[in-house]
Amino acid sequence: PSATIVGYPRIGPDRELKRALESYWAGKSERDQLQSAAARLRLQSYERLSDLGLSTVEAAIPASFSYYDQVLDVTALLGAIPERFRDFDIEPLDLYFALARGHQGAAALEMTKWFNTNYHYLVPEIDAHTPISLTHNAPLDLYREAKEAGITVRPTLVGPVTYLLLAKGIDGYNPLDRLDDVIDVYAEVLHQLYAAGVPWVQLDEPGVTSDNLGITTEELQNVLLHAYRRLTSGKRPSILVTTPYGEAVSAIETLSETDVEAIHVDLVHGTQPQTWGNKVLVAGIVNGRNIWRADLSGALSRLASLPGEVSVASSTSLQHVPYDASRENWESEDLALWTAFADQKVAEIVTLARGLDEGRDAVSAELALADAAHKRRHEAPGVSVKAIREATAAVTQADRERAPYSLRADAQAQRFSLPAIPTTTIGSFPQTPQIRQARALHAKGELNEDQYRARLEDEIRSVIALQEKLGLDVLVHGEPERNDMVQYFAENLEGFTTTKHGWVQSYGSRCTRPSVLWGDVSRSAPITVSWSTFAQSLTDKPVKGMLTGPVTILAWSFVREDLPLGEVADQVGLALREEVGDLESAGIGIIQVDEPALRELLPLRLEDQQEYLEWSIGSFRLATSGVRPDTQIHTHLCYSEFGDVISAIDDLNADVTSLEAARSHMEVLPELAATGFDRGIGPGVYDIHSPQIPTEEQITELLALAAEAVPAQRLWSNPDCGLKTRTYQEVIPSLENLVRATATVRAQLEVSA
Ligand code: THG
Ligand code: ZN
Repeated sequence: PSATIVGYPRIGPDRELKRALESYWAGKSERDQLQSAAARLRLQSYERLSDLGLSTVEAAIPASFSYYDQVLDVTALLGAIPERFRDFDIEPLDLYFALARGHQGAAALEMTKWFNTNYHYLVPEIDAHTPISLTHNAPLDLYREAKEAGITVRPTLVGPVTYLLLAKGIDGYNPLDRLDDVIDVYAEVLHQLYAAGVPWVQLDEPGVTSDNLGITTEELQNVLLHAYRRLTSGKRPSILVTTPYGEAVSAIETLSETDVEAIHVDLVHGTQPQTWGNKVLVAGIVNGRNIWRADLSGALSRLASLPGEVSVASSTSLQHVPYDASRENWESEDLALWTAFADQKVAEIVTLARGLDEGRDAVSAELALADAAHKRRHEAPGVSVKAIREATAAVTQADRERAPYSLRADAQAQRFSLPAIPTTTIGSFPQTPQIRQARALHAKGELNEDQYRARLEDEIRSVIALQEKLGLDVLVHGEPERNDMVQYFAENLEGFTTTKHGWVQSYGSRCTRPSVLWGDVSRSAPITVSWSTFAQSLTDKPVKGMLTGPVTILAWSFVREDLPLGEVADQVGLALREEVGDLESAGIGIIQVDEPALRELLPLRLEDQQEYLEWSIGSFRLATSGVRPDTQIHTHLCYSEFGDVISAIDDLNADVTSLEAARSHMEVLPELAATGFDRGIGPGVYDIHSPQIPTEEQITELLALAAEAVPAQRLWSNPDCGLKTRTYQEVIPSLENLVRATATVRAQLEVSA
């Protein structure tokens, strides 16, 4: 194939798959309705890709569909089912969903971030006894379905090495010890594909780009050689191995020593290998992670310099970008010109392949258009704002420093006189149907600004009253004015825009619409101050101001690439610093700046991590260091894998940090203490991601465990994460139990003191 992509979105241009899944899960439709909706979506995608110029005969179109997750697909293919699911007598598709969502008391597989993206996969659980044998060759089904429609697709699977690198070994077991069993199944799958006439198969091996997977370069080399020598030894289709998301030079050298036919390289996030043997190089030159129109001219020159047989491709699967930028009603012609979603990227790849085949002149019109778009960018208003550039240039280290913590701690203790182990929540309260309805009516113009505000103020009144009744110590306003914690700030800051149809799958049926950070960022007016002061006016207890931090705003947006990320982060940091200052002046004494995505942007290679941590922590500190010693700064981090950023938690220099810790049984606390961390800490005492209501005993046990690791003066009691995805039916009894459990632990501590 001379033009191809690593993968294509699958949730549907109008989230058709999401709706079909959720309707099936709710028991509102039959399995065959879900299956035919999925089939329709697949064929529509193939036809769209064919229209855009991908060959339907040369296996240029990947069959990258998944009902839920591509890693779960392999778990299902291998039948690698954890013991707790083995006795259910249910259909294969229902077992598949059971693994993803939990079933009759069997907890779902754990979910975690897919490399450095905002996509989440389901973590396989592998030990010596996990059954591993071919269940059903689903990739072959996809091939046959497309073939019937006259399209030769390329079956696509997460590769065996990455699959096992991402798996969790039970009780210290090394999943790679099952490599040969897994390869047996892949070999059988390949053999069946070959027998059915499949010309090409794609095996995705992004695991080779990451240093965090517990394997040395040498071990990885051996594993890759072993796996791909075995996989290429039998009868099989031609094999394309992809290496998206990062640097893969040494893995590509290793793969070139095997008999695979083609190797993909991510030329955007990795570097160009020196050799790839006699393989076809599938050059991932069009960025699958952003939404910016490519520099076609530069890309074509780079492609033309590559020796040997070259195909043109996306750097990663296009599952990380929305479908079609031409459906957006962009707020300026510039934005329409600058942006490329999946479909536009496919067209770029096709153009580049044509340019390679037929010469530059054959695509001169497309190159000229791309050049014009890029030129225009330099001059367009808002892209480079003198005052903002001067402000970031004037930032000094002192702007990122606060008074010593001991001094702050004293001043804050005096100001707030909180009890030992203060109780609080992370910030959001349930987004009720009434709130969603008010927002929808407001968007349609059926509620004017005053009416909308009045509804939200009613909501805040009831949230404050509820928290007082529950007896919480530090209150929140509940964030009814926000849907997404990044989109809300994007809507209220200069330099951003938001999209209408730009949905990207986050996990399963859940999607987000990442904001677009295209220009210099600034704040033209206070954003949250009136909500927070309104809430504070209703109570004598402190109400926390709630902001999203610069790193998370960047991580969950599509960010401009003509400025270093650190400088963009400082622009956002400065805008937030103004907001923090206004909250402080308005009498808000506790301000929380959330950074749930701090871990997510951590570079995959160790050598790049230090620089990242410097600018990311620097921007957080810029946002939060402009306050008085007696103003208390909180932060909140999500996702249990803190190990890699554990020292960063200390460097953030927040007065109080809340962390997800319930599922990992407070394991993070001793780790954190080992870094010298000695400020306030709120380890989540129950898991809000589960619909189950935690009992008072469960919370007491976890909190007592935490109290062993952290002195009571520094310990906080709070749920694991925000409550916006839960219902009041769940939230009220859960928080009642949290308050009671906290009282119990306080009393225990007094007795023992
Ligand atoms: N916002 C953004 N990115 C995120 C999260 C977020 N990434 C990580 C994490 N949180 C992902 N978790 C979720 C949880 C729920 C939903 C999406 C991602 C979700 N989405 C709605 C849906 O798919 O129906 C749509 C939400 C909307 O209407 O805006 O429920 O919090 N940016
Ligand atoms: Zn959280």
